[in-house]
Amino acid sequence: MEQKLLWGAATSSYQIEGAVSEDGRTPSIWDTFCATPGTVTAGETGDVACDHYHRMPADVALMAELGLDVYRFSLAWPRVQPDGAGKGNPAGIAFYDRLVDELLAKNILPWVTLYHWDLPQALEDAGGWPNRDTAYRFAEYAAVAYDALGDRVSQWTTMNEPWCSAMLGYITGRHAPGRRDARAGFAAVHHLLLGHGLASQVIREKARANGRSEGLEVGITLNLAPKIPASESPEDIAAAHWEDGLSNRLYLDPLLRAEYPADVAAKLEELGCPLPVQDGDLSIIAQPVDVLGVNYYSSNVVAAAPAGPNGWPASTAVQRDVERTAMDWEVTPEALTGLLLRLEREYPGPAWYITENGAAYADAPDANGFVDDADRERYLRTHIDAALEARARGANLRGYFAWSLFDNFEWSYGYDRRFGIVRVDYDTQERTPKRSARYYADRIQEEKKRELMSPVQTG
Ligand code: IFM
Repeated sequence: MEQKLLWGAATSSYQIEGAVSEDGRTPSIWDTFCATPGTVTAGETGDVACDHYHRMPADVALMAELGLDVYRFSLAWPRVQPDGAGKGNPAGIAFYDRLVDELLAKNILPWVTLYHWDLPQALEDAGGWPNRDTAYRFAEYAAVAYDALGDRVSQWTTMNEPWCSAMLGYITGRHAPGRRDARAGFAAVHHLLLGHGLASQVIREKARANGRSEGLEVGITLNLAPKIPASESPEDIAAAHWEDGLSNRLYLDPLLRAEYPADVAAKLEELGCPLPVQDGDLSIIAQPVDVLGVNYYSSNVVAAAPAGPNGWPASTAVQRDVERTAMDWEVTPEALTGLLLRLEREYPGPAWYITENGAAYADAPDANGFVDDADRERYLRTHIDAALEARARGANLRGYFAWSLFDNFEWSYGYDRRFGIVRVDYDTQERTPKRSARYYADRIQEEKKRELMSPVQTG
């Protein structure tokens, strides 16, 4: 049965909250990383960010003004369970209590992500995600979070973009904790997925025990990027298939088919980076996924290249003559339609939500702080159109979240890249909806009217 679409916006804890030393929060890997010279543009940090921790009620009021149905935010693990072990921290949890209540009071559905990259530093000191034990610590944290918020929150995403945590955090070192160790990185992939499975089990069990299973939606968010072969040559096709394996299949297959892609697993083994799978792990990882969140920004055209050092398969990204965002990412909305249709065809079962989609551009505010971001408006319009096209062609798409509600701390780029539909003046913390926010608010209303007038069942 076709369901009503939900329209929202997303943020994450470290990118907007600030207040990194308040109410018992302990350092995360991002606090440590930012304090390390040369890691983040201009030495910037999330210490203050958008000061959302202190401005939350006004921020929620702004969400209501924009007409959002749902707000996707993440919990800071070191705020909820400092040091990543033991009981919850009442003062830290109180912030999320207030946030959830504020959202519900404004009729906005709270959508919680448990992990958007801010691992407690204490757990990194104990080995981080390459250490199997971190997956079990994550499940305990999920229990603490669910006990605190499960009476009011039904939408639970375990991880945001495990590819980034593993690849950028442990292999390229571009993100916290800044390690460069491929063997550790692929161990992290497996333990992140294991953590997802264990946490999903905990949440479902607790919901069942408390009679709250009805309406519960548990899932994970992946950043998925279509890899398009540059030509029909077997070499380019093989290069694109390998890249698809590393970026997409390595996550989708274990989650939704209870197996790692054989080609990728075998190659990793050969390269000395085995996935440290133990008996029973894959059935834990492949818990039922109610919701698969898709973070979509771009796609890539891939051409074969000579193998890299130590036999690593290599490829070249072929530049297309298309618009690019300030991240230098190609703007390819049509690939989103293809991606959603592929997911429905090859991995049927979950409801798909676009849990992030948006663009950084070099915004130029006028004297009043207003940003006339026709480029971002166009990006949102064409991607929403592309997503709805996939829905019309049979993809079980249930919602869309703009990334991001606010300009915020864009990781190793610091505050230099702005993704917000609402501008944040970091000197005054003033929020000013951009042209794209107005567009998005209007589009939400338009889509709701269309839905009301169409003979679609709601549920
Ligand atoms: O800002 C990030 C977000 O934290 C995760 N997904 C991609 C966004 C843009 O880079």
